[in-house]
Amino acid sequence: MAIERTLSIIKPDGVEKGVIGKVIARFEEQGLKPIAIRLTQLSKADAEGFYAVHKARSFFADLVKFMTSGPVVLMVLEGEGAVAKNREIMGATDPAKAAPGTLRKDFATNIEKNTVHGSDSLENAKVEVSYFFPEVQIHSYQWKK
Ligand code: IDP
Ligand code: MG
Repeated sequence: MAIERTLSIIKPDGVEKGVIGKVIARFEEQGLKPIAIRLTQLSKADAEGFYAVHKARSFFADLVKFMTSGPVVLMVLEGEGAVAKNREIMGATDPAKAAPGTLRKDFATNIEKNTVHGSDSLENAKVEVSYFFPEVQIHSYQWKK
């Protein structure tokens, strides 16, 4: 499988619950390397632009409000099949439907406050990574372990 990059976000509920380290540990333990990390607070324009595909959905305004309600951690993850692997580690959107051992099963509050975002395709991953990270802020490296 090819080495891919994907965008991960630890959402405001994850930061508030104090699980930044636990989330990143799951990624590292399962073969995904953080190659860019930034803690920030999204503006309304940032969140609206990022979730533009959902702007017709009933939950859009609430989602933007939630995503701007506190700090988030933006990350680029790199690894074999990183896009699908990240989605697997995250679990289903609704934590009630998420598989045991997934981030959303273990940490999410509900279908909105679901702790993590992950790009859903390689094509979207490229768009989402470049939405937040210029190439000069991304640094690949090899593990020696
Ligand atoms: P995903 O994050 O698993 O890819 P999407 O369908 O892309 O799920 O939805 C984006 C985000 O919008 C979700 O992660 C969640 O925070 C929020 N969301 C999705 N569906 C609902 C809903 O039915 N009610 C409230 N919020 C939702
Ligand atoms: Mg999505």
